Amino acid sequence: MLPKLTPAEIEQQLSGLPGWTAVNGKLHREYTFADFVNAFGFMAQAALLAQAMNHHPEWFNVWSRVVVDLSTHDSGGITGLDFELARRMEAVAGKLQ
Ligand code: H2B
Repeated sequence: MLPKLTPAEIEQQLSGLPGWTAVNGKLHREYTFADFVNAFGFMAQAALLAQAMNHHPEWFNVWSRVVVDLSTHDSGGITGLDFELARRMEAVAGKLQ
């Protein structure tokens, strides 16, 4: 099982991920896209990344907005895998925004 990151490690890694925060033990980000097609396009691409990593987001969508929370359920907190998925989501979102 992957180790939970410490609060200090989380803060340090968050400094390289603008827009992301740690909320209730999860990495949190809210994206706003141009419209629903772009929001869902992001989710479709991110879903394939998540499946390839076997690491899945909690997320919520209304029209152009996607709210993402990442944690590692097996470890009971935030791990390096959550940061890796967050970075990959940023790359996908950057192409759609
Ligand atoms: N996703 C996330 N976010 N955390 C996990 O601990 C996790 C997962 N575990 N996706 C995986 C699936 C596990 O439950 C399965 C059995 O591989």
